Amino acid sequence: MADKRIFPDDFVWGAATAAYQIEGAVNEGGRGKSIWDTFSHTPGKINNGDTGDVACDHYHRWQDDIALMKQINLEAYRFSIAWSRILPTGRGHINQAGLDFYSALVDGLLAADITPFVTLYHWDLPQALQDDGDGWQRRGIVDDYLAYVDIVSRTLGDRVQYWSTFNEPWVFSWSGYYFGEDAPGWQNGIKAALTTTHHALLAHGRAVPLLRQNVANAKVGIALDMNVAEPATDKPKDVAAAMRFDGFQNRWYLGPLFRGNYPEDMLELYAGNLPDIHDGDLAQINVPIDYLGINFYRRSVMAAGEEVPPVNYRRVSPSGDYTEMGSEVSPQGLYDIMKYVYDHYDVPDLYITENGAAFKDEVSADQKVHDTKRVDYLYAHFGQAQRAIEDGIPLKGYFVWSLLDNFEWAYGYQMRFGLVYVDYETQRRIIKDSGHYLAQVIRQKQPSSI
Ligand code: IFM
Repeated sequence: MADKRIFPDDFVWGAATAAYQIEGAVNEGGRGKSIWDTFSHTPGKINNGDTGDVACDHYHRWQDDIALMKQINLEAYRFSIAWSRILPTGRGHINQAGLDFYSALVDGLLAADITPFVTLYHWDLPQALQDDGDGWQRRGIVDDYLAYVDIVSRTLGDRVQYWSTFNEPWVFSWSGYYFGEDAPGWQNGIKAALTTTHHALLAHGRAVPLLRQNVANAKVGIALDMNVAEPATDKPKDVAAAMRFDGFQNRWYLGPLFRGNYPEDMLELYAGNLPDIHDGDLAQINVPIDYLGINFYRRSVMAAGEEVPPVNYRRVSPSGDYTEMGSEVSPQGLYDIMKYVYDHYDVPDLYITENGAAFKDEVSADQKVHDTKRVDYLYAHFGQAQRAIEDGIPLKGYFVWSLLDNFEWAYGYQMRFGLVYVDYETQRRIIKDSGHYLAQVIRQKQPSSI
């Protein structure tokens, strides 16, 4: 039965990817090494010893991939630029071949009537900058980032209107510098994570006016991974744990971006571990932007516990359906996080810049991929997006993660998130049922069942 609600005409439908997860060709076109090359080649860091060396070979197959996007009726494509393709050693020498690659990709998208949404940083810092003062730990990295953004936006700004400064600063700060599960693989405590976050936020704030200067009619935003933290019980200790987790994951980012301050309760909690915050930093971070990107994968049910002292929470797993990544399937959570940011912050337009799920996908005897669970997942989440629009939340678009099965960081190729199945041996692509389903949703502007 078709849902009667229709998405607005100007609602943008897309899919998202990131450079290191799909491009491959790590030693081609003058590309320099990134921290993800180093990390993925470090024994024991990635499931099965996988690396992004070849990935989906998108660097060579991007034209075919645009043809797939057309088959799925995508109106927009969100991809990231690999900093080390543009500046192989992070700063200084500009690699024209890198700029040419992204320029051709953008031209190809525009020729196919697909709007490019560029993410400037999706975790793959040039290794040379990691080696110089420990990457995001060094305040001067902000200037390096701005020089990189300047080059990219001067080159692509005549054709790309939508820019994201960063993807998921919480993840690369905490997983990269505290938990050690992502590159550069540090386990150096809270201060290291908060310092990375602060420098990334500052880089964001300073990049916004630069992008506006280089790009006529620029639409600039940032993509945050967020979800509402719910207490496991109404006991005060669980309620307090949920509040702390909210501060840890959501408010520490939303506060500076939209209110010009870090949340008081978290400043107290992190006392002794705070980054070096200079006068004027927060005013620069709190620059108006055009959209907030929400990456949503799960809700967070929290009880008092001992994870990340002094945040001290324990993640509770309610009964229900889970993805292969161990994320609870909770479509309502998508609505809740949009409502939360809309009610508590003076936010501009919202985009779901990522949402999707990994399930065990197989090619059937009919040479198709019947990923029913992903179709159901998308159907349920699209319904929550409609609900948000009906409630007046300014949601303007939705990007499914991901266009292709790809290199899922520490999980390697085991996790398949794609609308398109990739056979990594042959690089054969098969549009999954979910891809056909999305094509239908986009055509009809309605999330009916397939
Ligand atoms: O694959 C990642 C992506 O790089 C960032 N957001 C979450 C996705 C799925 O885990």
